[in-house]
Amino acid sequence: MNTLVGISYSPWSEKAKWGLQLSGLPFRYQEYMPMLGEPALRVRLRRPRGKVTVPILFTPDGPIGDSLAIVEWASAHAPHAIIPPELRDAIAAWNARSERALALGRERTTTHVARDPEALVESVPGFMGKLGPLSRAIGKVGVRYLERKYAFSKQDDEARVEELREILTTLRTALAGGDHLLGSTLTYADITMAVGMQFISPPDRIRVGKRSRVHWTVPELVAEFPDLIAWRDRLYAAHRRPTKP
Ligand SMILES: N[C@@H](CCC(=O)N[C@@H](CS)C(=O)NCC(=O)O)C(=O)O
Repeated sequence: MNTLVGISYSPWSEKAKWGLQLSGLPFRYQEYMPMLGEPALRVRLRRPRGKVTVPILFTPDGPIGDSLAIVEWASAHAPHAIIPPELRDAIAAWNARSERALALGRERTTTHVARDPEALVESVPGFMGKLGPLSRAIGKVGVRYLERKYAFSKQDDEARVEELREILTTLRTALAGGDHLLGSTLTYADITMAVGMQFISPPDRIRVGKRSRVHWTVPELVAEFPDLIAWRDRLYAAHRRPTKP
């Protein structure tokens, strides 16, 4: 059985889960514990060195990392081609925009959480978040780990928000009031862009702590792009199965 290893609240894992669900590929889901889970994951991947990220799909063809590659594989092996071969390049271009939006969002959210002790503790997974003052220290280690691993830029918030605004404007123009980016049916282009908004306005179903949710939200963009948030919410309501994963 195919097994997806991911993080429940992470947009990259959400892209893979939603893409797998739509492609109709049967899979089992396993939650990954950031940092602590890395040694075991490296053993499982037989990859002692180099960057490892989740989601990862373990398949009979071997492990596949990166959400787009996972959904492409599923699309080719399952009943519904959510990435039709003729749209592959156009979908990859939308996915690149989504990845950029998520990278900017991760930087912004992480730096905001780092400055808010309560949100910092909330962001520490599992039992590590229940260790009192130690949890805050673990949270700070987690922030530094992310800053280094994903080579955070020195951009300020204003520049990040401006770049996000440009991406959202491109999305708005391409949708032109419709529901789909490529033709008149749902493709992975819609999914990757909808999930790409997670650090701008997380959907209710994504379980982020109450305090952290504030830092996962960009109020000025929420105010400027209500049409896109409504589009994203419609897409979720129509196409994302409410059951876990
Ligand atoms: N381009 C990759 C990005 C994946 C990614 O950034 N994953 C992060 C967020 S879920 C991760 O593995 N975080 C946990 C860690 O770095 O330990 C994808 O689309 O799968």
